Amino acid sequence: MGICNIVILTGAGVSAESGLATFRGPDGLWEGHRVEDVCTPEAYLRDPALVHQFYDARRRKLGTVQPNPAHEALARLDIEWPGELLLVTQNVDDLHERAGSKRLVHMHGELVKGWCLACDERFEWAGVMGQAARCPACATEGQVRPDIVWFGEMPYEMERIEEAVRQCDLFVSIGTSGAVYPAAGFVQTARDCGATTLEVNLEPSLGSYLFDESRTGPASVLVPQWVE
Ligand code: BV8
Repeated sequence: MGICNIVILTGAGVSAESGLATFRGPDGLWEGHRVEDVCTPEAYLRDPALVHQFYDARRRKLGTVQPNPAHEALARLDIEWPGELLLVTQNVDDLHERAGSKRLVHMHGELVKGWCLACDERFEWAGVMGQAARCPACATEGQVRPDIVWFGEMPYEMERIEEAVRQCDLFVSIGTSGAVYPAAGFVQTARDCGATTLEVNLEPSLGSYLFDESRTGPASVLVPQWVE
C-alpha cells in the first residue's frame, strides 16, 4: 500500500525565514519575558496589559511578513495530495492560510482571533487589542483576551488531531524543538501506530531519536525539496 495518509506538524521554525522570531532561539520571542509572565492564564489575570502588549506587538509584526517557500510548498501539497492530509500547526501566525493551506488546524490558537470572557464569543481581530478592548458581540469592555492556548490550557481539536495521527502512514515534523506537549508526543503515537516518521529542522530536536529520518537545514530549502 502506498503512503496515502499524511500528518504534518509545524512549529515556529517554519515561519523563521519569514521574519517571525522563534521561541527558544538566541533572539527568541521569550527574550525579555519569562514564559510564565506572558503565556499563562495566571499571567493574564495578574497583568493583562503586559500580556496584551506581548501579543499586540506580535500581531503588528504579522502584518509586515509574508509566507516563505516552506509555507508555499505545504500549500501546494495540500491542494495536490489525493489522500488524507492534515497540517497541524503549533504556530499562531496566519502564514499557512495566506500561502493557501486549507486542511489546517491551529492547535495553539490564532493571533488574529479574540475571545470574549464575558460572552464566550470568538472573532477575528487583526489590529491592536489592548486591555480595554470592547467585545464586538456583547460590547463588554476589558474582557477580551487573545484566542491563544496558554500553558496549562487544553489545545484545540485534540480528538481530531489524535485520530489523524493514529491513522496516518507518514508523520512529518517541521521546525519545532519538541519542547512542548502534547504536540511533542505526536511522533511517538504515530510510531506506535506504524507510521513512517520524518523530521525537518534547522538542528536535531529534543525528540530527533524518535524519527526514522531527520533532515537538518532551513525549512525554505528542505520542505520544497521534500514536497517535490
Ligand atoms: C496542556 C501559545 C493540559 C501561543 C504556547 C512537564 C512535562 C511535560 C509537559 C508539561 C510539564 N509541565 C507542564 C507541561 C505541559 C505544558 C508543556 O508542555 N510544558 C513544557 C514547557 C514542558 N503544555 C501545556 O501546558 C499545553 N497544555 O498540557 O494542557 C490540560 C489537560 C486537560 C485539561 C486542561 C489542560 C499547552 C501548550 C501550549 C502553550 N502555548 N504558545 C504563543 O504564545 O505563541 S507554546 C509555544 O511553544 C508556541 O505555541 C510554540 O509553537 C510552541 C513550541 O515551540 P516551537 O514551535 O517548537 O518553537 P521553538 O522556538 O521552541 O523551536 C523552533 C525550532 O525551529 C527549533 O528547533 C529551531 O532549530 C527550528 N528552526 C529555527 N529556524 C528554522 C528552524 N527549522 C527549520 N528552518 C528554519 N529556518
